[in-house]
Amino acid sequence: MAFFPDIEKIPYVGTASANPLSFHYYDAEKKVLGKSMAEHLRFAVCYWHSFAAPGDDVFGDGTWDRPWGNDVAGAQKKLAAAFEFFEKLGVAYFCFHDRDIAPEGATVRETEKNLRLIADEMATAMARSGVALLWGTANLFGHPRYAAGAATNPNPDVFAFAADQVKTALELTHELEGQNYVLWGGREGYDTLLNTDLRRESDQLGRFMEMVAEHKQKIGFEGTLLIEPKPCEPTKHQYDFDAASCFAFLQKYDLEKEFKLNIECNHATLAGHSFHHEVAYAIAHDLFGSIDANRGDPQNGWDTDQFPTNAEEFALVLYEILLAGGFSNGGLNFDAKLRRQSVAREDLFHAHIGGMDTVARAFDHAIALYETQVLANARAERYAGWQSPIGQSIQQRKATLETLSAHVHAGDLAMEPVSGRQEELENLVARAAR
Ligand code: XLS
Ligand code: NI
Ligand code: NI
Repeated sequence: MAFFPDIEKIPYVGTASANPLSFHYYDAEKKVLGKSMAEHLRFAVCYWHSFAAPGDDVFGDGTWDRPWGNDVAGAQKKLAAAFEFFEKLGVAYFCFHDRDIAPEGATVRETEKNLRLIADEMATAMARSGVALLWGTANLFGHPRYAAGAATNPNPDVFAFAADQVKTALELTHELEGQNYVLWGGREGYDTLLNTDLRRESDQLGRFMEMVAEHKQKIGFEGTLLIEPKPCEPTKHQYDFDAASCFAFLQKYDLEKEFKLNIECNHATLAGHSFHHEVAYAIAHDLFGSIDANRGDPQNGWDTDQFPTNAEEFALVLYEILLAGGFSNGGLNFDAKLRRQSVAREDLFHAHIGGMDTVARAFDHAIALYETQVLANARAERYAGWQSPIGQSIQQRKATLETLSAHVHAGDLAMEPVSGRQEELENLVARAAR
């Protein structure tokens, strides 16, 4: 029995139509810069917000329509509903945590048995529908055993349990031909420094990540390992705070070649950055992997995980990604959820259609910026002075404080301030929106 019986495959109708259950901007097949929009944008639906979480909050119970129990039979119904949704929406990818797709059992053996059963059905559904796995991950934060962290837990048995869970989830992702494997820090952080050994917890996390990279090599998983920066929530301070602190952490443990970043919009804003900043930083440090698209609420200081609606903001992010050559293994996962009052089944379609149309509009804007090269030219012009002999000598590491001092004393300097042209550039960006 269909879970969304009244909804057909969502068509692309263009802007003239008023049909809300259709795409007005996202035309999957449309070719731009040699690829279809679907190939460029690599949309993914996340299992957890859309099919697993009940819609509860700290004040009240779940509100969403989830007519399946938390047992294996329920997991099978959930799987069928999820694939019906992916296919009707027309996305190429999905993402999951181990616990989203199958319930934890009373023993690890039972948990693995549950996962095995669902994995086999999932493989069949994937083969039949052609919907592929963008990334898999393990839930190392939900169960009470992880209240004090997983890899950073003061108890080594919890570390071991988390290691076993990641081993299974990584192998499962490999088996389902996932394109990436994600590690979000979950509860890797602290609530109080009074009893936290920062050095020890950092080393534990470093060793955990090393083990994941070692196991990836061992099983021959060719996808990308990703970590996902987030500054706080659920802990007061998360160790994977932002792209820059992830980079420092990876370098400390010699892991910067093994991991890339999954950048989430609402995590960037919680860290006091823009999404644009985090993506540009990751690209500039060869760390860019994938994105979790969503938005926060400008007045709320937590991870509200709403669907993106601001195309202009998103355009700059997509522009940076385009400049960097586009996604390789990564993609655009909607790590976003409905509001608690959105209880109609079709709300899930409205939310994703809105998100995909917003991204499609943003992409069109990004292409205009990319094709006209207005920003690229402004950047190139701004640094043109570095082509001079003095600029080259610095870049090629030939200059020293002494040679530069001699250059300054020779007196032939050109240091007149030039305009940063910010307002003009902002206008150019605004005008490029089509
Ligand atoms: C939570 C994270 C989570 C990861 C996957 O804030 O965004 O959903 O993407 O564990
Ligand atoms: Ni996320
Ligand atoms: Ni998040």
